[in-house]
Amino acid sequence: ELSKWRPEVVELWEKCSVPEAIDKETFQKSFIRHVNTTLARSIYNVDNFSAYQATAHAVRDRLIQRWNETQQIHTERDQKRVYYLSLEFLLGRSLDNALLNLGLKDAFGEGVKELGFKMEDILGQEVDAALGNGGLGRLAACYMDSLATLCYPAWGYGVRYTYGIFQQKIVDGYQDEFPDYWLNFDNPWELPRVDIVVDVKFGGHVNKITEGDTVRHEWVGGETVQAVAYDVPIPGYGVKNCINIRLWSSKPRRKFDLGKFNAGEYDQAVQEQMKAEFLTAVLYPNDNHMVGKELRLKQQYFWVAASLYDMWVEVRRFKKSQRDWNEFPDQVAIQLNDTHPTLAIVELQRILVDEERLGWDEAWEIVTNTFAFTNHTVLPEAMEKWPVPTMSQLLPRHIQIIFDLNLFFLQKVEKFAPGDRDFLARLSIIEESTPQYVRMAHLAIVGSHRVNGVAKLHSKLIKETIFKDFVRFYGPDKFENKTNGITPRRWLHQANPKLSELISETLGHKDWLKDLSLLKKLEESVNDKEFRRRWIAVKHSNKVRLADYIRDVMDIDVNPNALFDVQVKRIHEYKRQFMNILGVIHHYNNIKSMSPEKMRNVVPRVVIFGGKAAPGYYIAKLVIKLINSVASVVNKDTNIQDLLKVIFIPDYNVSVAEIIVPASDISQHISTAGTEASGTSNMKFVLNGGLILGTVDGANIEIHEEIGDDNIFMFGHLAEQVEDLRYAHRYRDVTMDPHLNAVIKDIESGSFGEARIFAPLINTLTFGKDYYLISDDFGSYLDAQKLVEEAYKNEKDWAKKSILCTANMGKFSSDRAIKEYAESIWGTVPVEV
Ligand code: TH1
Repeated sequence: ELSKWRPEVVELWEKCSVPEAIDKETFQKSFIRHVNTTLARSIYNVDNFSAYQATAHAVRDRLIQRWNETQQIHTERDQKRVYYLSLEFLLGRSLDNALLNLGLKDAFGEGVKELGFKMEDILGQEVDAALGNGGLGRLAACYMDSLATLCYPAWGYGVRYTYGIFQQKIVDGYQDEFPDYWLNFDNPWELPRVDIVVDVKFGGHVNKITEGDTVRHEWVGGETVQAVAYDVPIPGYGVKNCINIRLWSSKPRRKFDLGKFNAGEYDQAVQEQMKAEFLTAVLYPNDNHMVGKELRLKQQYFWVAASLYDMWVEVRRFKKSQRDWNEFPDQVAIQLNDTHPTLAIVELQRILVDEERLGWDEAWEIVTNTFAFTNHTVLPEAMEKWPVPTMSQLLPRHIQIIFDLNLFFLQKVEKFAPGDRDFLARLSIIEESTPQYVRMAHLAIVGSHRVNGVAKLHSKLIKETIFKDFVRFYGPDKFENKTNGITPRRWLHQANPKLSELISETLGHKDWLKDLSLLKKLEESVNDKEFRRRWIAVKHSNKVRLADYIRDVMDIDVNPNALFDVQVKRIHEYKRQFMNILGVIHHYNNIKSMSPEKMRNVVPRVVIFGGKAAPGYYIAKLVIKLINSVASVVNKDTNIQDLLKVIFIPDYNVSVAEIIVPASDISQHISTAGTEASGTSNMKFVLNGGLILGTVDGANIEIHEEIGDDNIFMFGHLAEQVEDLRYAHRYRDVTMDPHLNAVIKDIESGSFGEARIFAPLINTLTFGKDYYLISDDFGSYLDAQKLVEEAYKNEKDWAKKSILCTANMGKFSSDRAIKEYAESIWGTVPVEV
């Protein structure tokens, strides 16, 4: 497009464009310019926070340039693009990550030092971008890092929540929630695109228009909300590519109602504005749990409609020739991150049929070839379904389309299994209850050409349980596995710089950061005593760093020489933090009963918990209270000589995880078999040389396969036993594990504060029929903990295990996962800048 300018203009542009900071001096100039102009400050009032802002802006300038170049090349090459639709992107902090991915950390670090600051302090000023609940949102963030690093022409689409996941404080042992107003100070990591505005409509009605023998539908009336784009640049590691996450923010179409304003009704004049802005105000704080709020459905449609419109413009604008619609799936792949964006399927069908006037079948062929769907959970309470009446109100045309799609779909099913009414009812997109519901997972399957689970076991289970009937109908080839992965850039290089350096030095290169399978060569150093010594020293310094953090935020001293035993993740019954703390009580009582000689054989342990409970999840909140009650008894009991400490770290988030993960000796991933689809923190811990105590569930199984029996502690019943065990609890008298019984009696006797507080929690094991099978796994859990303790006593062997863990984690890079998606689902190829 340069040709529209006269050559002398082009020349002038080139002459005047200033190269962005890439070395110490240019950075320092940029830093000072931003302090002076962007922040309107000077040497006399620049604090750590301003220094952070100035550094961030210097880096951002660089990112914008790369962002532009990447978009330009991707437009020119016109290769197939991937759009990753995710209602959550849990990015955490950006500065350190950008510095490392751009290779600027050392130069800029020197630069700020000379200007009177410490890079560490500057990095600590940034607030997390916490637009997600947990694993699902963080997975989206890791995938964006890999998409950028591997140079795929990809975009993410999400929602720019004004409030991210709430901040957690612990008051009297209970969780309290506080709003996460992360945009309080300006956010240098987003580029507001005030010119990119999409109208999104809700409500209204549908006109049926007959023209000769064709019928078309027109969606009219209703209210309009505007979606404004904010772009978040995502730099790849060691490449120039920088991709984009476009986040939508809602705003009213009119600023305010002038009529009402002039009539003196000032408050009512801004009503519409306030309602519209409400739409993207807050992230729903539930992980693995659907809460059927109308506002959530509105968020979903708002985001999906804006994103599709935007892709549309993108795809068509750069077309030299107007291509045929049939080529759309050759240009665009859309990945649905869980069922949250499923309405995109319906919206695309609507655009093609109602607006582009394509025939129904032709349109549907395009739609199904465009979409692919990732399922992340089998928990029944997490399955999204929306009442038909609500959807009819908000999206009258979409509900018609859904019923039509279902009709045509069920006609095919009927042909496949004539007369099998139950089969039909089970497959139907509509649940025939009162009121009726739209089953979003069914819609997502029917509207996609591929469906995938997120770890081997999970992908097998969805084929055998929740989607069994679909496998029978479609055949097994539509269903695939894509085992999750994590980015080694953030989760090793950035979070654990000392280990990263030791690895690079040992291997003699940094290529492992782009090809994680190269870690395998570390195995050759496992018998090198000096290497082991350094490996242990790195772990120890990471434990000191965590101990310092715990002292800072909680004012508790923990011994960095103790075994650090960690469980950090969302608090959920299926994840069984309850079992962990019951085990802690057992261990505590055990120590208390020991003679001083026996005590000497006990490995000192710090049991660390962290995680948020959904604000409305009463039982999960009680688990937090129990952990803190146990902690306050144990931590002040001088009789046990510091052999045990219990810590609940408040406000667990991405940047806290970056401190915790490198410091763990053992971490717990102890979900009831078959309930944790994958888990991704398990990968982070093992990559950092932490061992796992885990159940035969999710990605634990594949980690076990990779690192071998000797380097992991697995226990508990298997997924295929769960049904029978639950049946037994429901219909027979099951005698409780005696150790568990003793622990419960201890809680009930008031050892950890008023017993009645914990009654509802204990009832989940008794009246609740122990749905998550804590009593069935408790014995083997305690046995496994004993093995952990014994193994930890042998420092040399433990170090070997730790090294072998890291060495064998190649498979779990998100690069591997993204390549698998690109090759077998999207059909996209890299385009390097
Ligand atoms: C999680 C799964 O629980 C976890 O096992 C998996 O590793 C992760 O996704 C990434 O695949 C899920 N998070 C959510 C969040 C919501 C709804 C469903 C799931 S499943 C809001």
